[in-house]
Amino acid sequence: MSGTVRLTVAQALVRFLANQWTERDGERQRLFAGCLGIFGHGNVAGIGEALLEAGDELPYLLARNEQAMVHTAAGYARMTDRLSTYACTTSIGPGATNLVTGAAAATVNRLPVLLLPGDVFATRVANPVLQELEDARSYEVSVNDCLIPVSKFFARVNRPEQLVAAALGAIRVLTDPAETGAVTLALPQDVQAEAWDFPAEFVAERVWRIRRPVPEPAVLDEAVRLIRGSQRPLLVAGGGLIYAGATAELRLLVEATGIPVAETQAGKGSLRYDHPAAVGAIGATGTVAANTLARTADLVIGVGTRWSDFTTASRSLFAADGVRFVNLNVAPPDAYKHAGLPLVADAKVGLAALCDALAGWSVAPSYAEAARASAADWQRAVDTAYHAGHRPLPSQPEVIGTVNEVAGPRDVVVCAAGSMPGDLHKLWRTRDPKGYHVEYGFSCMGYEIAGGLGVKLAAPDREVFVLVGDGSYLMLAQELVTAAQEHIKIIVVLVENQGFASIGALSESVGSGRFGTRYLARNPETGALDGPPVEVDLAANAASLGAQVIAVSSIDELRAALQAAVMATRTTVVHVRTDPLVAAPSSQAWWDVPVAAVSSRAATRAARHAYEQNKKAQRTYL
Ligand SMILES: Cc1ncc(C[n+]2csc(CCOP(=O)(O)OP(=O)(O)O)c2C)c(N)n1
Ligand SMILES: [Mg+2]
Repeated sequence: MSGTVRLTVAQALVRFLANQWTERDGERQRLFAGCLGIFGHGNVAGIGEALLEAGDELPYLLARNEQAMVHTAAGYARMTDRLSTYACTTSIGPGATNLVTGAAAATVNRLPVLLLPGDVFATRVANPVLQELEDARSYEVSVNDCLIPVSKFFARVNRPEQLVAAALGAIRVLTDPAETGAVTLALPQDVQAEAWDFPAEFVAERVWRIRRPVPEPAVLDEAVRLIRGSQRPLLVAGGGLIYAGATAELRLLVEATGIPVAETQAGKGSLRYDHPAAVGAIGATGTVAANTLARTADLVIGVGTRWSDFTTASRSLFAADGVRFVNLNVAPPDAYKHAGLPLVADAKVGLAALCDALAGWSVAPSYAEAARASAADWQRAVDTAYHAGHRPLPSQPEVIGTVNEVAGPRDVVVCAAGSMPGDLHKLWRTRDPKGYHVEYGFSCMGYEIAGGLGVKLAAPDREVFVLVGDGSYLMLAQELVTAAQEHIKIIVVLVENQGFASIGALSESVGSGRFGTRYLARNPETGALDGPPVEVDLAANAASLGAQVIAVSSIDELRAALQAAVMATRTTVVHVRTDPLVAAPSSQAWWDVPVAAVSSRAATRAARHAYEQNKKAQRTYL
């Protein structure tokens, strides 16, 4: 192809985005399903005009908050195993800075999202423009620079000629499984509208093959030697395993070898909950079955995990003398963690290679049998928690159990912050690799509804159950309006428990007695936040944002409401109050949250004493 085509920078970029495809294992999809946006003077005449011209080539969705639109894009990307995402266009100034939290969440979770914030004039002829940060030290500084640390690639397109390299660089990072995260192309508002003769080839169709790196033979040999020599191996499945589409290879490997499988938050769903090798969630929010195995494991095989503190119980969980790690991971920084053997490779290819090389070897039958027995014990504890019959208000585990029983095997549960992610990790019975979607890399309050929209956009054939606490709901509920506008149907279970049950319990455990975590009014007599409950009506709030709302006050009513929500054609919010003081069964694992070293309060001093005892179990894994 030769020749040029005269386009504005914004038109060229939009056309370019519409023509990018990803391919993996012979399957092709558009890299960008569309562009989410909120217009202002920083993008309406540039990207806005280009999107208007592009029409269905790059469909435009109007969001309510810039942070939320990044969550929607990330939810979509996770649901499509990172093969597809959305672009997000914003104005300059606050529209751009509102992206920061969403970008951080995407980058921490290794999910591709493309951010297109407007930026101040490159020509500077009219500066300072509305919403420009004036930095007296340098005209180079813009508020968009705060996106640099939360982006895996950042370029400001100050001249039309710069767009080609910037756009290709952006897509390279978005489509690289080891590098991916938020990617930012900052677009000065004058440059967006400038015309240039772009090479026609730039805006032609382009396919990006998602790489599946193979393991180095010598490292693979060493991994096999370590596994064959182990007595008590434990495999920890992380999100990378699911994104690589490696769940079938995992099943083959563990069915042949009997190695038990524990799951991180992002890796939950790698095996069905009732698979004989499944011991469930691991770590601070794990099952007793997985955590007991972890304590005595002599070899830990991490697949696609970044070894967060929740997974390792703040490095206290893997307690056997001389415990070794083998890390199968496409990203070298993760493969090298805990001084592990770095098996740098794609999870699907790597697991298949391990399976071949381990032919004929398996763990002792007594080891596999003990793992199965303790997984069965945990499932009995789940049954008890699901059907506790707590009065007068139901418990949160009962709510989770009811949603699990109403949800079909392919339906998706979405959550992010508060006490529900931990309870879901322990209790949710996952029956499909894409059925569990808890954002726990950034645990970002406000992800739930916005992320749930992205999940539904990616999987319209599945019901999406968004579980959201009252605290998270109050941070970012307004995407319910986007759901109504776009006829996107999700089911939101809004769990009201008078504020921050999770941080309240944490506060209690560090000796601070739930200080400042409950929605209790300022008491004129004490001057403290210990008055009556604040009177708010979250059900009415949800209805006012365009959702159908069903308020329930018992588990039977909840079940009926969820069934009605499944039958409904529009977004339905089911509002339920729960008792914030009923916890899920204990994980018997620790989480490192430092406690005040000196305090006038006896409860804090006692908590500090316990903290110092727990710290002794913390390891360096060298
Ligand atoms: C944006 C953001 N701010 C603060 C926090 C810290 N935080 C974690 S959970 C939580 C409370 C969540 O409350 P709610 O959604 O009601 O859930 P609950 O704890 O009651 O289960 C807070 C403040 C966070 N994770 N994200
Ligand atoms: Mg709450």
